[in-house]
Amino acid sequence: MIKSDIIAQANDAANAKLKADYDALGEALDRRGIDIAAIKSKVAKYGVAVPSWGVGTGGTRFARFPGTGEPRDIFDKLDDCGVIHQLTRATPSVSLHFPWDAQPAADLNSKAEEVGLTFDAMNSNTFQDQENQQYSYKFGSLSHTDAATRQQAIDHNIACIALGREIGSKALTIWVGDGSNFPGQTNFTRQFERYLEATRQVYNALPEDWTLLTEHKMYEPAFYSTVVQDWGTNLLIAQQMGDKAKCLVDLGHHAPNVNIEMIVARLTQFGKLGGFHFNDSKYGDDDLDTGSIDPYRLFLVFNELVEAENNPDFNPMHMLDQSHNVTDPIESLMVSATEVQRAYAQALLVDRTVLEGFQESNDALMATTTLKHGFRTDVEPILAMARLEAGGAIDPVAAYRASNYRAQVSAIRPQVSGAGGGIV
Ligand SMILES: [Mn+2]
Repeated sequence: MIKSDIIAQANDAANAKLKADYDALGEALDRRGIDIAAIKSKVAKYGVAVPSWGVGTGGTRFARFPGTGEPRDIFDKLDDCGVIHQLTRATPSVSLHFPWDAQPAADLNSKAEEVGLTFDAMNSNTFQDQENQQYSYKFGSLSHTDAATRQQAIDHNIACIALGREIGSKALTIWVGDGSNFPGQTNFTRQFERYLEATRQVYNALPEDWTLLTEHKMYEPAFYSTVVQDWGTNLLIAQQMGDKAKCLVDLGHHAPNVNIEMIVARLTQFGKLGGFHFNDSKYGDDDLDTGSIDPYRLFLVFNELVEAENNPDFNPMHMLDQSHNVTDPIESLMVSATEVQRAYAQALLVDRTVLEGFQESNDALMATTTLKHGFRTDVEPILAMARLEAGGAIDPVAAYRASNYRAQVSAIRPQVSGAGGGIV
């Protein structure tokens, strides 16, 4: 963790300017009938989970260029996640991936307590073969033609639930790479029937207060067809399973230009929106940093989420899911968590009564202008003040760089090989 005097020193240098900016924004919002303190209080409570795999340097199918001081295991990863939350106060939980992060529950719990974090959704992994694994997932897992392979995938998911219960998790996220690479390779219907039957067995093993999140993805690693390829199939799965099953929307897992905010609205309307994986993309599933390419789309997604906020049953999970190829992952995750909070704060500023009036009277221009007014507002002083009051950093990246954390952990974490590709 970072020494508190380093954070205090960085904050002291920025405090006067922040107070002036916050007061000025407070006055401007007051003229719009908005209480800045109420927005700040909502932002302060808004957390997004960090994926354990996100703190390692990612890569592509072609290569990976590791940074220095990369985490060696889940305990190093939790240290890095602890720093992200310490500075941003926006990432109180970590989502684990199994078996990558498999360790005794007692050790995971004590490390999480040490760094001030809790555990979010469990993520199973049946998209690659593990050492000593009896059956290969080369041709699928939960939808494999071979019953013993399907059973192995079912057992792995149930083992994830068992470990998750011991570390306070309340959800299992399933994403499978199952699909096909050639037309005719599989029978779409029979493959999906096998998937549903296998997933049903995982669903039946869920504790009462757990949620099963299924994640759709249009393509990759299967490039011709994917078993859970879009939100329609994902919704069918959630409907077939039951009340504890909901859909997870990964922003990158759609065709370019798809109206994701409308998918969010549809799933919300029918009580099936379970959670998000935030990232950004330009061409495909690029796994770029949240808000780095199209912050307006992120805002429009949050516009739908704020719209649904008054429903007491509406409580989707939020996680970052991105790959950091050229940046320090800690810095990217801190900025991305802030971008999530920014989109949320901007969406909170939209005057929904006025917007509804323009919608009802078919005033398209004023309706879209009303929406955009929220997006155009610079809410940074609200985010920074929320961080400061929670003990975080006004400028998380500046405080992180001042701390020399990466250089310090590099001294105890040996450099890893850059050989081999693959997103990590
Ligand atoms: Mn994802």
